[in-house]
Amino acid sequence: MPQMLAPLRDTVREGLKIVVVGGFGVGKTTMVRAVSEIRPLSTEEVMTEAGVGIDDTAGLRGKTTTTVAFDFGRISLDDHLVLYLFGAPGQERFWFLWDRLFAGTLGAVVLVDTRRVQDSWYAIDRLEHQKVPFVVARNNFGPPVHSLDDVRDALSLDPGVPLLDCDARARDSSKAVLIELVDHVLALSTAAHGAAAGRRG
Ligand SMILES: Nc1nc2c(ncn2[C@@H]2O[C@H](COP(=O)(O)OP(=O)(O)OP(=O)(O)O)[C@@H](O)[C@H]2O)c(=O)[nH]1
Ligand SMILES: [Mg+2]
Repeated sequence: MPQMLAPLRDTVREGLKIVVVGGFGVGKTTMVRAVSEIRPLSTEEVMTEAGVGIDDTAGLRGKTTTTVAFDFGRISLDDHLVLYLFGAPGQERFWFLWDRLFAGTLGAVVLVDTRRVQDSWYAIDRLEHQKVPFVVARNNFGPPVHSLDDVRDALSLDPGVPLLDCDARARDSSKAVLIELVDHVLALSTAAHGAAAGRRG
């Protein structure tokens, strides 16, 4: 259960921005809520007539609200490292906000619902374009019917991009995704430093 009030520890030395992105209704708000140790700020609005025929709610029975700006939450990974989480809005008419949301990010989580894989293509395209490191997490709404290799193929994912399963509702599972992302970013920057040192030497 997230605490309502969790003051930032004074041992924290680094705050890093992470964005959770992906198509409509893949569970971005759910993930930010599951891991945040502060009461997350959400800009959820009840879906209205404006979305009828535009927002594809197939397979999302029970979904009555949608993010119109972003979700914001926080999680301390250890005594020194705190992550600030931004959940992006998923509906296509808000996608113009994404590029700005990516500014200053350490990396991103792309959430995928395998019933609607194509919704994730745009997110992956924008992240590659902006050179933001990312991992892909399949949010399992039911027992998986495809192997992760199939998902990798369907998304044409580079072999270097981590791909894992998660349940966005579960704190531990969502936290594991964030740790995977931090590890991935660390590995990329270590490799980049190594290459630079190699060029100098
Ligand atoms: N069964 C199941 N339901 C989930 C899971 N994750 C999210 N949901 C439900 O799916 C719906 C969509 O979740 P949201 O977190 O609002 O999705 P979102 O990506 O933030 O949606 P937008 O902001 O509208 O793009 C909600 O009704 C959640 O309760 C999951 O892992 N399993
Ligand atoms: Mg949302």
